[in-house]
Amino acid sequence: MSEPTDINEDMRTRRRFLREGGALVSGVVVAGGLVGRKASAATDTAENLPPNVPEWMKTPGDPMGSQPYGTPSSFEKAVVKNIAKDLPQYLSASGRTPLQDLDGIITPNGLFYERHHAGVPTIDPAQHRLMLHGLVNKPLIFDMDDIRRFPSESHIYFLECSGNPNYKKPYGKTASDLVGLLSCAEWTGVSLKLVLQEAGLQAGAKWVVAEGADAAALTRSVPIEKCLDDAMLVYSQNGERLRPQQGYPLRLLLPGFEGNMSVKWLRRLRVAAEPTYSREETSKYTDLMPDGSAREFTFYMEAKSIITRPSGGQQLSAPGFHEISGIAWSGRGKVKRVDVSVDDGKTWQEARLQEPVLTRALTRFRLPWHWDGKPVVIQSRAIDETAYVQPTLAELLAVRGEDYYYHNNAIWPWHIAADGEVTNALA
Ligand SMILES: Nc1nc2c(c(=O)[nH]1)N[C@H]1C(S)=C(S)[C@@H](COP(=O)(O)O)O[C@H]1N2
Ligand SMILES: [Mo]
Repeated sequence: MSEPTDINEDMRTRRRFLREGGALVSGVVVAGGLVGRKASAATDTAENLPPNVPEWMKTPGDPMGSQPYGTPSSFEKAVVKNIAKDLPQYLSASGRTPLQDLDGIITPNGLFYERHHAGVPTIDPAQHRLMLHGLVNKPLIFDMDDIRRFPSESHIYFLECSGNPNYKKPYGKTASDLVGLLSCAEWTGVSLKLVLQEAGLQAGAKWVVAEGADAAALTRSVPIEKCLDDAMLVYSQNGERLRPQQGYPLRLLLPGFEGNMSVKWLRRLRVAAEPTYSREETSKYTDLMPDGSAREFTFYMEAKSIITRPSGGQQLSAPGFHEISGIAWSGRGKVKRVDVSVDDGKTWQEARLQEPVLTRALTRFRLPWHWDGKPVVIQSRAIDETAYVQPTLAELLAVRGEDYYYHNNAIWPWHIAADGEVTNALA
């Protein structure tokens, strides 16, 4: 936590920073500040601009009740899930979070990424049940009221699909195209450990096989250690009930594990001695290595980061001050450090981490930057609390070979052209 001395230090740094920023005056930068526009003759003629009173101040606004469930400003219509048009988006589908349009670390529920294998089922919570059986003393069936009677807990965790991205597909243009199968929310539910204790685990219980109530009956085997650690049965997301796309009314949430294991629309938990070797843990979500073996049950998502501003599809308006900002995360725990390079990876500077820095949650980083207007490549790399360093794509390919598909946590650099256009530097 920040001590008063840190705050003072912050303010000193900030004052110095603003002074130095003021020295970089050029273009739209006004003397003494970083950004802002001088009042000019042109603005005087525009009716809604200073010094005029804008039209929206002249009559009362929309009445209360016209939107019982709020929606974003009509001017933010472009900020929607990124649903690829070149993929048949029907049963097996995905919609990505527009990471480049968001601030902070929490994904609004309407923009949470979605990935499903047989569409989104419509489940009446009154008819939904969770069955718990197998190597337990007392097999149990819970309805949603039973689940809600357990002591609850809330945690902020990211969720990421392990196919985020698949490097063999054409490279994406935006941060969302590349790693938008990633979101972060505050989840509320019950500790899976409590529920398992209610049934009583028998000797030999090593795995819990989870099954979803969708037409895919998506099934994954979860090691018992995870089930007795931070695994949750979740019914709420950012304060409200789960969205249907996120598994309403109940999902499994395995912090830091590949998204596929957080089974949505959860209907069954079978405690077993062995994994079940389902489709999703054999033919899918495994990585074929150069020696012909396949990595399976990899579980944890390794440390990763991406600059979201400026990022692909955006445009720098002018040389001068720009804040570089992005997100970092690690399935293994907290992000310890994020380095940013503004010279194509030759040198790296430590970015500032925005509090809170939480375990297995997105962490926002920022770096003040002065762009001199020349073409440049910028990129970020995350280091987590295990000291693991996010690799470049070349480093990853050297180990994994050309046949892998999942678990790509490579650095994604952005190229900025002299006109300010930002594009994928690896495309
Ligand atoms: N029952 C069920 N659970 C599921 C899936 C599914 O299709 N059916 N998709 C999985 C995959 S591949 C991912 S990445 C996450 C996506 O969760 P989200 O749609 O809430 O973002 O859910 C997982 N759980
Ligand atoms: Mo996934």
